[in-house]
Amino acid sequence: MKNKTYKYLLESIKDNPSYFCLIDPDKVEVNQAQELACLYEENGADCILIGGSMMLNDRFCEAIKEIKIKCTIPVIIFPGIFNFVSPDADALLLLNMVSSRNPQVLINEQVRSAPLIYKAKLETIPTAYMLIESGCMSSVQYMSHSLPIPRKKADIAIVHALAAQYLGMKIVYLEAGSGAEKQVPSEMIMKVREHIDIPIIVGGGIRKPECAEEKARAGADFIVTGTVLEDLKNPCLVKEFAQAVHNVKRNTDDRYS
Ligand code: 1GP
Repeated sequence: MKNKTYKYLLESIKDNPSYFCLIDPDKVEVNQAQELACLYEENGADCILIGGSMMLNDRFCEAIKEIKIKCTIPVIIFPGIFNFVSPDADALLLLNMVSSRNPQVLINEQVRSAPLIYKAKLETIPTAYMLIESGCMSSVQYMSHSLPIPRKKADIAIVHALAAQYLGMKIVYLEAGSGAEKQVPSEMIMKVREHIDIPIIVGGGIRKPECAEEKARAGADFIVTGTVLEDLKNPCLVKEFAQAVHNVKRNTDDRYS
């Protein structure tokens, strides 16, 4: 069914925000990726994101295949570069780094991905990816040669998010960068939320359930954690994150069609 995963995501945020766990196949073996995904699902994650800034090995497609054997929640690709494509995933966040002025991440990567996506018959979710200043240089900032939006300049974030919405993008991703020192400011999330009618993903540097809850209360529809869960021996933490995010009640006017 067309847009099946996107519809699932919208459905998942009808009453409360949703919780995504990110797996970077560069950091774990295939069997560990599967083990992690099962643990995330069992403890309340709504979706698995899979990807990272680079692709240092050939585990990516195999990891997705193995995760899909055991998990029922959607597995969505979070691409670092154009060749993060697999027919086994449920969808791909087709990132357009709207905060950048580098044509490589504005159009070139997407053009290079297009024939791979076509061949894989993969659902794409056009995503406005906005890099937010977070205390130190992130991998994504370095790799994309892009300036982040200054953390105190919510007005700049607002106009980028509005432009993305007017261009027809389906989601805005406010990204502080993996392992960020400082997360996306709640005030910025709140202000962007007030101006746009499409869902917002927030990630980067979220290490505590209380922080996830704060970002969800500020208006994030989807909270992403990656680095903090890389120690797979802590299922309780996953549960705490999921509960913290799911406990936030949404206004009925926040629903998207
Ligand atoms: C990175 O937003 C994600 O792209 C998650 O960041 O690894 O810091 O949780 P962390």
